[in-house]
Amino acid sequence: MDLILSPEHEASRSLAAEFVAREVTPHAAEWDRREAVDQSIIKRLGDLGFLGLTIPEELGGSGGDHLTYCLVLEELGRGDSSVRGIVSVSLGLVAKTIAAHGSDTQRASWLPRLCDGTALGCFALTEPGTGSDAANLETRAVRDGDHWLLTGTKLFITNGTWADVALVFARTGGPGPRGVTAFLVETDTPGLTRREVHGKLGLRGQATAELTFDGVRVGDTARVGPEGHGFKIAMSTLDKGRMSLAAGCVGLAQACLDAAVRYAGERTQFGKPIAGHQLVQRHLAQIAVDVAAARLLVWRVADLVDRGQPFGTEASMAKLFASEAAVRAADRALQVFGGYGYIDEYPVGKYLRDARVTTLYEGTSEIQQLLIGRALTGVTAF
Ligand code: COS
Repeated sequence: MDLILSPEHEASRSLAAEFVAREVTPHAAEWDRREAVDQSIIKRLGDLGFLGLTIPEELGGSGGDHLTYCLVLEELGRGDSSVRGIVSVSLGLVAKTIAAHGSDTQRASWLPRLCDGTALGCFALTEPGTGSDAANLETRAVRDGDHWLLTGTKLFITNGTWADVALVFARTGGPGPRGVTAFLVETDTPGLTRREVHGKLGLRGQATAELTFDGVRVGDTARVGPEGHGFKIAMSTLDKGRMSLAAGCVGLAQACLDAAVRYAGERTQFGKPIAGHQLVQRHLAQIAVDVAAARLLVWRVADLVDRGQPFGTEASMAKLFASEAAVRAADRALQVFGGYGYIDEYPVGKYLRDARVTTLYEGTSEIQQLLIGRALTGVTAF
């Protein structure tokens, strides 16, 4: 793998960086305060091709490899994790799953719209009673002739109130992973109600929702993949999702570094800029090493994916390290800012709040460690 970016990769990174500097960063604090990013950003993300990355052009996507995808997600994460999350979920968890496992009809009807930003997707796996233990989800889909009736509740669903289509995982068979099937449910289907979850610590600009299914009727044509294959579809989707989240964490940690370095050059204490104090430099150096190491772990996963090689364990490593690095980076940046970091005149407080969820969603740090441990030992410890 060449660690110097090609001109094409550099151009994609620059396109994303310029977009973020112009249309995201200036608004991020305001979106955070009012608990909603400007929804017009979705169409902009589509127009720039960011919602169709890695989806083949003949399916309505903008093509590109996974390194390009990670570079763009890093830049979006550098600007605002709430905006990055829109892409991670609609493209990374929904459109890519439709491309990989959907029927020709599902691909034709959803991919062009998801990729150009005229439609948005959400990924409905987590429930009030099952987060890490996803194989024991309780939402049921019961056959009714050539239709299915879905009943249950999904929680903490990113894009939930904005999405046009939900990729829903429901139990169609017995207990455990083999009883789960995936469905594409249009969110205006009767019986589906959505409620926004307010009061989050971070990612406040992002629409996070509870979805309640009360006998929601969908045709068998809404089923994604064979009956009983839903859990495998969810897990393989999350493997790539973890790579995209890790890329976003690299961007967030980079934003912490940029802000801390800038501030250390401006702020004077003891008669000189604090950048001239050794213990401040130590904070900056530690953030910089974390950013570089996390980025390399992300690039390794992207390279494996693009080569068609197994990457699940490497994705868990990247997600584990990058999410924890983002939390550390935000905490250290805040320490450099001192009291000013604790008020929202500067962005680092928001970075810390946004970073904190990354060790929780798309598989907690504990789940990533168990997956890595299982890969190392061959022993399942959960
Ligand atoms: N890709 C494809 N198939 C996979 C897979 C993957 N990454 N991981 C597991 N599977 C398959 C297994 O091969 C197994 O198939 P068989 O029944 O044919 O043998 C099946 O799925 C069950 O796997 P496993 O026994 O590992 O399931 P467990 O219930 O023991 O545990 C964990 C799975 C805990 C790893 C899983 O539930 C998990 O990742 N939980 C976290 C969920 C999560 O990230 N939630 C966040 C939601 S998005 S915010």
